[in-house]
Amino acid sequence: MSVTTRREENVGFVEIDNPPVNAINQAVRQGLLDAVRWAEKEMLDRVIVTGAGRAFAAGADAKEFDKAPVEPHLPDVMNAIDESFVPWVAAINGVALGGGAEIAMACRMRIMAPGAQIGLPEVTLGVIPGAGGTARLPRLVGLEKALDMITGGKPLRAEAALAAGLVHMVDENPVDAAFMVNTEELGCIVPTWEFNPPEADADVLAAARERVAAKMSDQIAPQRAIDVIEHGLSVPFHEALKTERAAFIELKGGEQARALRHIFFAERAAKAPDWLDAAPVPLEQVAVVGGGTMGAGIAYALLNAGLSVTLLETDADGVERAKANVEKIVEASLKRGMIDAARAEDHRARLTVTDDYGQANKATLAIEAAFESMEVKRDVFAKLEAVLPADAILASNTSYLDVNEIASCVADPSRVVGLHFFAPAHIMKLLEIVNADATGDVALATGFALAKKLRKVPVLAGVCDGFIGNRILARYREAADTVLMDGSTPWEIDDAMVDFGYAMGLYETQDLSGLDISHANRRRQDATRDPNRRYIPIADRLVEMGKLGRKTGAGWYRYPGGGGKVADPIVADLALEEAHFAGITRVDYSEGEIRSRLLHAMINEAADLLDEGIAQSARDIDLVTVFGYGFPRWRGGLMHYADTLGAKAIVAQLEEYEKEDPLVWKVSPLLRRCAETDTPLADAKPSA
Ligand code: 3H9
Repeated sequence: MSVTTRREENVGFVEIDNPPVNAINQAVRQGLLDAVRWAEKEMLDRVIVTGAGRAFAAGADAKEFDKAPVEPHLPDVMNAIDESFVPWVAAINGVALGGGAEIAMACRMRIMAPGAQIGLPEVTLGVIPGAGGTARLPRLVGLEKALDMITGGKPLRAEAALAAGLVHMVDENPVDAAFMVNTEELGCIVPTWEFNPPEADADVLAAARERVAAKMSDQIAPQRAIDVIEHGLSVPFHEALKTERAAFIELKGGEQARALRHIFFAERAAKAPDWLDAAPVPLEQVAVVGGGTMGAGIAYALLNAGLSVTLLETDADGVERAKANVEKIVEASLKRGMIDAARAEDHRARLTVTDDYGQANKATLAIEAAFESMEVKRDVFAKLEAVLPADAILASNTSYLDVNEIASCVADPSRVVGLHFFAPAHIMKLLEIVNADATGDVALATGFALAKKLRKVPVLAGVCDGFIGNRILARYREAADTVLMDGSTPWEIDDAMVDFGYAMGLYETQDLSGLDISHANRRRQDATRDPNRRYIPIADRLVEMGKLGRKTGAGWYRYPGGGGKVADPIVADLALEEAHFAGITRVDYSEGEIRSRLLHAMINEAADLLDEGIAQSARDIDLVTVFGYGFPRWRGGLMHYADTLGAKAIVAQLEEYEKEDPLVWKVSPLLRRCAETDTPLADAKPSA
């Protein structure tokens, strides 16, 4: 039973029971509608509706969104609750999101547990509230708050919901509190649909539109939500519901909603693969080697997840630097209200920073985040092997070095796994778990268990230069540098990708992380680089000129006075000069052409990664690109986007580029197979 009912005295108790989070599917809708009729037939005084388990209701079951709607529809269920002569009280025990919040708003009264949350996050799934939320919320909390909640999608905690007037009471036991409410008092509360709508304040609406245009200009749903809310203020309630429903249905079937649903479910499906049949080592004490930006971020992420950390450095200076680096993150988190003072103290108490490896002798996992040099790694792993328990897992956070070679440094390479974090490591959600040739199942299982503890999105990757993410990034950079050499400026290239939906262009990102980092990486690759592949030296020239990015006040862009970026004509001239030396006749690429080249380059590389078995699925590549590399979430990730183009069209375009440079643009065999067999990349399999 998805909805259960029982009666005590003259009160009906309705429980939504659809584990794990009481998503509202057809059975729940039918159960609620039946409960309305049951309560009326029984002439009950009131109905108290709550959720079984940890949630009140997480909203409409998004798994049903790809199918045709089946009766009873949610808005009709809400209307039945709202219009019933038996008043309903929502006892909000846990999250009440989307349709869950809409159920609560259709009730006469709302009582919330202190730890619960209520909100309308539909825009994060590319839709708007579709069961009365856009009409009921403004009536309950006013226009400004409603616009903020619906376009931002952020839920309110109990105290904030009380302050906003969305709920009537906060109580440890909302069901008991609902039972105690005076019947007369309850009878006096007007049904929500009879509330007068607030004034259509033009300034408030304009401010919301401005905010959405600045923050989410690419996304359709938040803009549409404002239009629907505005319309709902000037028409009768049931008219407003009709407009809302039509907009919801239209958005639900659209490209953006499909992409956002894909990422929502992909994120939740990111867990240890079924074939992995091993228990992880217990995770309590973790050693982190290297207290630079990356190591400090990893250490903080571990502390934040309740683990104890021994942060290892090479000498006393290193220890001081590492301490300061972690403290900086603690202070910043405190300042931003992400932790309170007690939690900060607790974090500090669980951190030991030392140059004595012996102090890590109880760690069951070590994560090395030392300098990217095989010699350094070899030394670190030997030291770790000497002091840690014999069954402890040894992980490397290397971005580019060969994890097989690192593993070969220890007697038992099955203990070694790659755990590739992304900077800042305490914020970025992606964790690539690198499965080296000898990596054992316990090491892999430990990687996945750690990701779960840190609430990160784990993606399994094979060993290659750059794993999944950085290999795609390398090809993205190569394609961008080629476009730069052959006709465009860094700002034209950045603008093309920002217009596509990236928060920041490639060159601006490089300025932020420092051009010396990719320069060092290029030097590392000098020995193995294919001499037949074009080498674009513009970035090297910038480094020679001391233009290392933001930290030196100039890189691809200039940052006068440490402020915002300004296009630098010197850089454009440099590209002209290099093109001249190389005898290139430059082309005036359109924005669309720039974008096409960069995206096709990435898609082709990603298809190769899938074909080689480095990535396990197109879905994993979507997760990597969205959670690690700023690919627009509302496009669903690189491969989901590729499927909107279709393999046939992609291959046709790549074949055109291949004529210019057959080596660089060699079409991935996997893409060819998909094109020939009309298979979406989402279902593509690697070569045998
Ligand atoms: C809506 O309501 C539209 C209406 O206005 C109008 C309709 C007409 N549907 O995240 P977790 C699954 S739109 C289906 O790992 P947590 C999830 O896939 C909806 N399934 O747990 C996972 O499955 P599995 C508006 C859902 O504790 C399992 O539940 N609502 C849904 O970290 C556990 O999820 C939202 O946008 C769903 N709506 O977080 C809320 N929600 O076990 C979306 C969850 O097979 N949900 N599942 O992997 C969330 O934000 C989080 O899941 C929540 C729990 C905070 C609830």
